[in-house]
Amino acid sequence: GGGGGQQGRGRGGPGGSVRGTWSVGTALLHLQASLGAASPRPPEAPPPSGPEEAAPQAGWWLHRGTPGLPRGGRLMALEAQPLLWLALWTLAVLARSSGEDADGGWRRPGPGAPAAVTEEEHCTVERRADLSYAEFVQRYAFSRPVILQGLTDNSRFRDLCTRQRLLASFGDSVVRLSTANTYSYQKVDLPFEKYVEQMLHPQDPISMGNDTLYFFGDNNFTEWASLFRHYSPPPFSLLGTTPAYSFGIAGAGSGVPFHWHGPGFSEVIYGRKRWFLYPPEKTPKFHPNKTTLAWLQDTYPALTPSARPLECTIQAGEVLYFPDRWWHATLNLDTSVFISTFLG
Ligand SMILES: O=C(O)CCC(=O)C(=O)O
Repeated sequence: GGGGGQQGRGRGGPGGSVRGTWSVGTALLHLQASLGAASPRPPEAPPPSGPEEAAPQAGWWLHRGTPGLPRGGRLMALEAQPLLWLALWTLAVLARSSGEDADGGWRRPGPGAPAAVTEEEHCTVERRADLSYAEFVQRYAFSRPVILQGLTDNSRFRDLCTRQRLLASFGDSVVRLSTANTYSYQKVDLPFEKYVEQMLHPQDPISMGNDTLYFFGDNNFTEWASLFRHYSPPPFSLLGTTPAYSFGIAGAGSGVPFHWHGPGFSEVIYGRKRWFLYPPEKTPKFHPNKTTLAWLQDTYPALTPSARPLECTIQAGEVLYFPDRWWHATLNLDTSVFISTFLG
């Protein structure tokens, strides 16, 4: 089997935004404190010395000079104003982006999220941060899944995939949704904005796969070219294959039930995605029209240890590689943005 235990997770997780907010908040306080030291508050009734100094108001130290200070100090405060504005603007931008950074504005699990949407107890897919192409080919490409860390820098792509930016760029574009059952044939077309605003909610655990619409694949690469050209796929190719992208966004608790096809990579951009994998010779027990969530609740708990799949939750920035014809099913633990590179 390919189980190698869980190796070096090394990702920030939900704590990231808290840390970000703390440091920006702290910087603001420091800035305010040092400014306060350089520009003391005005005396109770500042002596009017000209029309433009007559009425200090709240925030006066931001807009005006520093009445009552000796000329040198006042000049310093005046000169500091553009810098101060720049610093405040930078901090505001940082605060906004650090808050958005953890989930890109895509919702984390809320009160409506299904209870079973949790990470596995033990990740049984190897995590590799330092994998060479030679070792990839020799040890994984034809025999077992692996999670790749730090292979590419997709931070620009990630920035373009925030909820706000995708809606601004592609809100009116029509996207094609598939049903989330193993043999999915039904397609539904609707504007991307409508999908995001009205359909991107946590999975209902009792819905059947053919009633669950999933945005993954069927992408319009012409219309969305300005986005996809910023994606760097994993740099490991397989002889005789051509890479093809499949981009998706789906709600917490949604996923695709067991199926198989050719080899490929799947990267999480925002959110977390739990994977279940079986080698080609070990067909899993599953109902093709039940969701992964239903399978996890109804079938998974009764599996003996030897009947369990390989499994792991892929964090944002990680890439899972699945070899040819391996059975796999997915479960989004959060509202997730993700992209696969199929090697067909
Ligand atoms: O990302 C998903 O949820 C589905 C991925 C998948 O099944 C695939 O890449 O074949």
